[in-house]
Amino acid sequence: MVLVRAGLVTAVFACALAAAVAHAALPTDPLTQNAVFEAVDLPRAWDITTGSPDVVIAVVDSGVDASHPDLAGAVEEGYDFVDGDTDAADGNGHGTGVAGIAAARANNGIGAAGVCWSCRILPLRVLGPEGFALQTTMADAIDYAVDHGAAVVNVSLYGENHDVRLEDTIVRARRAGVVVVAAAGNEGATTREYPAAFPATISVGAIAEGGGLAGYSNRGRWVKFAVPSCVVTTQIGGGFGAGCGTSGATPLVAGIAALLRARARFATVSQIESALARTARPVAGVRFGLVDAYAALHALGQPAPRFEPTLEGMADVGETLTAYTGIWAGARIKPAYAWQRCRGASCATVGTGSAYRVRSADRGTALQVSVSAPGVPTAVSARTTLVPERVRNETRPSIVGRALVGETLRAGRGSWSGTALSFSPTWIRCRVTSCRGGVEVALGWRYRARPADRGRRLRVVVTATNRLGSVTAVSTPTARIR
Ligand SMILES: [Ca+2]
Ligand SMILES: [Ca+2]
Repeated sequence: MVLVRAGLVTAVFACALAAAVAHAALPTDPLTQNAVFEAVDLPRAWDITTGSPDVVIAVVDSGVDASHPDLAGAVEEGYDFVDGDTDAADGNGHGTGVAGIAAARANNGIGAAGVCWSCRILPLRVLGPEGFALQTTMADAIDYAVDHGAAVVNVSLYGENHDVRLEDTIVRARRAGVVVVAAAGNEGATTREYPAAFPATISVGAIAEGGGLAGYSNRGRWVKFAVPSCVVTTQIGGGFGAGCGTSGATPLVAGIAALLRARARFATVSQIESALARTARPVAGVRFGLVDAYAALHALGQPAPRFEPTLEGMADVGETLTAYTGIWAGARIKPAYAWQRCRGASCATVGTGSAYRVRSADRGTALQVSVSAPGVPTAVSARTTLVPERVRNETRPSIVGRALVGETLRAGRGSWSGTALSFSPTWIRCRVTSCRGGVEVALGWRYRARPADRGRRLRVVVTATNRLGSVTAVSTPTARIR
């Protein structure tokens, strides 16, 4: 059983209203922390966008208190992976705090403002009553978020176990245009924590009040970004408190990613991450630095749709391959898929739809998918490896060289069909009258005839093997060795 920790430290909030700079979009909510927001250049970003109800931020956490007045109308029906029901209410407080930082309503005269205050929240409960979550459950929740149209997934949870399935899930999310943002953790260490440390994740550390990485924040090149923590946010029961720790920093970045998504529907996750990275201000201890929401919005711009097709699955008969376009489902582009079977340079379309079941007719070929949509340039994925094909011998092995003691004979392996073949050649010394029941004298592609071979014939036996089996073929014998 693999567990992860929650890292939100809730503290009693002492109201500290920063001197507000005049800004058209600055929220008027009484507990808004302009200093934190200004550190990541949000007020200027809000002049461009405050998000969109189409942009849903999945909060993979302890659930969310949907009845909180500052989250009113923002919370979708989610799913509770702990109890297996559709009531993802929060009995812990961690998820509600995270949700408020990402998307608490602004300009409603209540409490604080979230980063993407026009966005919506999809609560996915994975954190049990003891404050731990299973990584497999987190993977289920992220898959659910992708399948239900989320634009961003916030995971303010971390654990040291490198779970392969969780990583696959995050890679899949990214291929589907969904940004996964995760907390680096609060151990003050360089030890990698997951899912933050997966390369496909946008990992977030926390900056201390005076600037610079917070002492408790995990660090290292695996931590991509850092932002201030201790943002005023929603608490269960309707109150407000400070959401500190890397758990509090993470939804600040998730909210910014949601603003970028709202502004640039067609951007791939790589384009979004690159815009954040290129505009970040360096912070010692993390890879890219402090996020600048406004500069990132500018750097990203509004890219036109461009497919980045990728395939998932094993290229093997009976297996299913799934295609991803790289574009978020909420962009509402309806791609057409053409599955192609390729032999050398020539490809033929053999299927449509986003998934393809590999058939026996695909053996020995590579598969690829071509994705097209009106107004979007058609793009083709990389090819799969060759679909395994059984071994077959086309021409038998041969022996080159003079049949003389002391001469080196070379074996030719003959020609074979079949995929991923490995060969093992064996030299056989035949009896005087027949090669039947000969003696194995050596392995390898070359053999130096010995005095003991004199008067005998040699032949080479080649066995070709792949996953589907092995086949043996035998050369004609040499002349008698002199
Ligand atoms: Ca429940
Ligand atoms: Ca508010």
